[in-house]
Amino acid sequence: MKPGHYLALAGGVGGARLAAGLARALPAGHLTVAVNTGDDFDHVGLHVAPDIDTVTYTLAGINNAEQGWGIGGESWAAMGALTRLGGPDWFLLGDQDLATHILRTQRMRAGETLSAITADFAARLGISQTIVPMSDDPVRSIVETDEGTLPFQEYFVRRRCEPRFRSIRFEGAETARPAAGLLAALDDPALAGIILCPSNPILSVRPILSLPGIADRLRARRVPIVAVSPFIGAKAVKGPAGKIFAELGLAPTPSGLIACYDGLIDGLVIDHEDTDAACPVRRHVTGTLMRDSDDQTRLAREVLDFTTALHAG
Ligand code: FO1
Repeated sequence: MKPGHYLALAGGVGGARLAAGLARALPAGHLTVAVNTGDDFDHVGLHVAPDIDTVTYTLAGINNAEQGWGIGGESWAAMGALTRLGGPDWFLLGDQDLATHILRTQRMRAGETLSAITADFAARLGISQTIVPMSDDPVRSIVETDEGTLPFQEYFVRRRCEPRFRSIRFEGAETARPAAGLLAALDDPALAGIILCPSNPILSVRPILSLPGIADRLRARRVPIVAVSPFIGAKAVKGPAGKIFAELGLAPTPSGLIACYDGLIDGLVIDHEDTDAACPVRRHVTGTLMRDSDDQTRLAREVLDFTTALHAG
């Protein structure tokens, strides 16, 4: 693997798992994970940043590994008390997870940026890589469905992605500034590769690529941009990517992914089960299912070696 700094773009659970593998496969300080914030929302007066927390908890090794999001061994006493007093019960807030939302909200109200708070929490949790929100300005994913307009978490959690997906917009993205930590990684002379993690391409990666100038800056660096497919056997490993692709008329195939990423990628990592579909870019075929942290690290190493091979041309 070519030494240097790597930039990973990630959202939800799949992205966090590969990001954790990359964090283990790379020396400390050689990885920046830029995370989608379109899922963020205000819930019971707290700023909840699900993808930031999923990436942070997973890199810290404290996440609920089966569920993907939230903290392992969580208790739900506060949730019980919340609902007893008439609070909403559709979005589960664990007792340990609440500490993150409470302190983040307090510090943002005091004027701290999401980047600074995220970096502080990561350091306190012993993470030696950089986790940065895609922007410190608010961006909110709004989903248009056949049942009307839904804020992201209402669509994703409350309605369990059942309404028919028509389109999504990232409110605020047109004026949101990419976070300083994301720009620093993009401007780093030692940047050796950019990895689009196996997150939901529409819900988790596209918000990051929608920030003004980001796609052009990715291209301008002329380092390999490698995407890891979130599909295995043309089905999403987890979450609604397959359903949303179908509802958008996109094929859950290498070509569909490349179209979804506007031709940005130089290489694609796909699973053995997806080799019969045409692939218009260089591809690396392997087992992409990450059942545990060893799988995460193995896949990450293969992605980094593939990126290096693309560098060599
Ligand atoms: N996902 C759910 O399906 N149900 C939940 O109750 C839920 C709570 C939750 C709390 C904190 C957090 O960081 C994530 C949470 N998620 C939950 C996942 C969340 O909806 C994310 O947006 C997904 O991971 C997609 O990115």
